[in-house]
Amino acid sequence: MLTVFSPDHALRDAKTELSGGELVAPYECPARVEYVLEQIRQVGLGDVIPPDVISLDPVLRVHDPLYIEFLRSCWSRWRAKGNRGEAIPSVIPARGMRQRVPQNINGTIGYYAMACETAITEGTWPAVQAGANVALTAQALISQGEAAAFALCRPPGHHAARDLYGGYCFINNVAVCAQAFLDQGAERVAVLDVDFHHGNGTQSIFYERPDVMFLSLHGDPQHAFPYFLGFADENGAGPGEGFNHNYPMAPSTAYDVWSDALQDACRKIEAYAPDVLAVSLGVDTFEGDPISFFRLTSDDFKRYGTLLASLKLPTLFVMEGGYAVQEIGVNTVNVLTGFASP
Ligand code: Q9C
Ligand code: ZN
Repeated sequence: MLTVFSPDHALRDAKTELSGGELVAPYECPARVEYVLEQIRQVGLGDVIPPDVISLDPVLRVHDPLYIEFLRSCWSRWRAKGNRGEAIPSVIPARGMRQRVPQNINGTIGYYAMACETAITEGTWPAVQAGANVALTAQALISQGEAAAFALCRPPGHHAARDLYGGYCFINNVAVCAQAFLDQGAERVAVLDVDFHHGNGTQSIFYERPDVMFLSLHGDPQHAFPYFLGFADENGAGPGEGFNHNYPMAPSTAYDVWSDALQDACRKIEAYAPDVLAVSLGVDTFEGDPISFFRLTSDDFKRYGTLLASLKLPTLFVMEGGYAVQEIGVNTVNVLTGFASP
């Protein structure tokens, strides 16, 4: 299996994350994907190739142009105001308030935030853009006939909505790829999100559409980020009714219960008969993850990789979360080898 990777991910190297009322060192750090890359080479998964240079057009099929302009200019606008720290919102347009973009950057950043832990920094935009190009280059490989490909994206994407960043995400890489498949002739795309957290951004982008089925296995939002989306009764709306499936699961869920949910999701994917499968691959379901509460073991990742291969669909894997940095390489590559050599 080919992997697409860009060293430009390292340009996103935030010093702060708002956590527990403190500014701590971010969980979503550059070392994460370097460990994955090292393990890919260790097991000989396949070649690692750089992304093509791609225009923003496919990104703008999914995201609001003014939101993308905000991501591009946020850091310089923030600095121009004399702020000394990294850029984080201090006010959000909550219930009853006007949903309108103000001119002051303190208001603009709150308007576009779905959470406040994620600081915007000097290198964030170029890293985010490189990440989208990584995803789209892997997507093109599948379009051209490869059976599978791995987009080793960083930062992750599945919490980013049409005009919202947060939860460590800015551009929704998997959503951009799903739309690109459709634009290149696919009729139906299934997006399966196995990251520990609900893929609220991906869900919201496709919620009213039947051409992308979204299925997410995740920590019950009563207890886990993003708290305000990802419940079992969210099944899509309008023409999208019946094409969204959530599997929220309780604290301490282990592979027996988790894999039952995955098998149910696989049956729904089979019935949908998509042209292609895109997997939001987060490995923060691992028992050792510092910010999550599932109990998957490293062997379990290999098991479910094999399960995914039984769908016999062209499959694009897109990197999302996973914060047990020492083990992220083994866990991620276990999914891919379980898939590639079942
Ligand atoms: N104090 C992804 O896995 N909450 N995002 C962090 C730590 C935000 C996770 C709490 C978690 C976002 C892509
Ligand atoms: Zn996650």
